[in-house]
Amino acid sequence: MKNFDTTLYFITDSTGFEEAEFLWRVEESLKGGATILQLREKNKTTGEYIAIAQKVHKLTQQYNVPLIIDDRIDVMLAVGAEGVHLGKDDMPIATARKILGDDFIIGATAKTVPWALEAYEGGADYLGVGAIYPTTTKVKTVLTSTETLDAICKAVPIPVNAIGGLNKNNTEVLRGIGIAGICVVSAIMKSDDPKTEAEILLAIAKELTNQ
Ligand code: TZP
Ligand code: MG
Repeated sequence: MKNFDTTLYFITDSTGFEEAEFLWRVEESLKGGATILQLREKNKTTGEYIAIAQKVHKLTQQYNVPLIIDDRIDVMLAVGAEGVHLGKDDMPIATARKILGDDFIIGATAKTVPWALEAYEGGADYLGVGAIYPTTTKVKTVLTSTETLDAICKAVPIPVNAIGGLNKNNTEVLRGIGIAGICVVSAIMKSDDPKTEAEILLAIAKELTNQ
């Protein structure tokens, strides 16, 4: 499935949750309208990553939402997920595209215009750009200005999503920039009511992207 919509891109973080609660939060985000979902696991063995990915994929399939696997093409292939997200320390985008062909979604992280162009030319389908704000999610990242985000949106013809510290109260800085959507982790993951949070964020993201 190469058909995807990044308006509300939910990235999971299972840290601190029992599996049942984690899967409940994933399903609530889907009920609330997450348009694409990334499983992001940094501390699991390959076997554990595949096992949780299979469970999450069952859910995303029920809601017709593409599942993107962070970092790991092998895990994506093992579970039949729809795509993979690759950062600077992962397989180069062009190499991944060569291996995977055109049927899988490949997302890339980019923090500068040259990096965005390289990812696009290598065959990336969308870009995640940030961190726009400091984030409490465990990640190696630096802040990206909204000016750089704007320049990246103008430089590449593929969907560009803003990421990093975004929540329902701080997205105004994105207005007027040609983003395709927003990526959030903790805003949904740590919400007392992930379904309602996703509904609110989807409405905000739709409005920001003129939908
Ligand atoms: N890349 C840049 S910031 C970030 C990633 C994976 C984490 C975003 O998490 P949150 O909780 O939405 O700030
Ligand atoms: Mg990565």
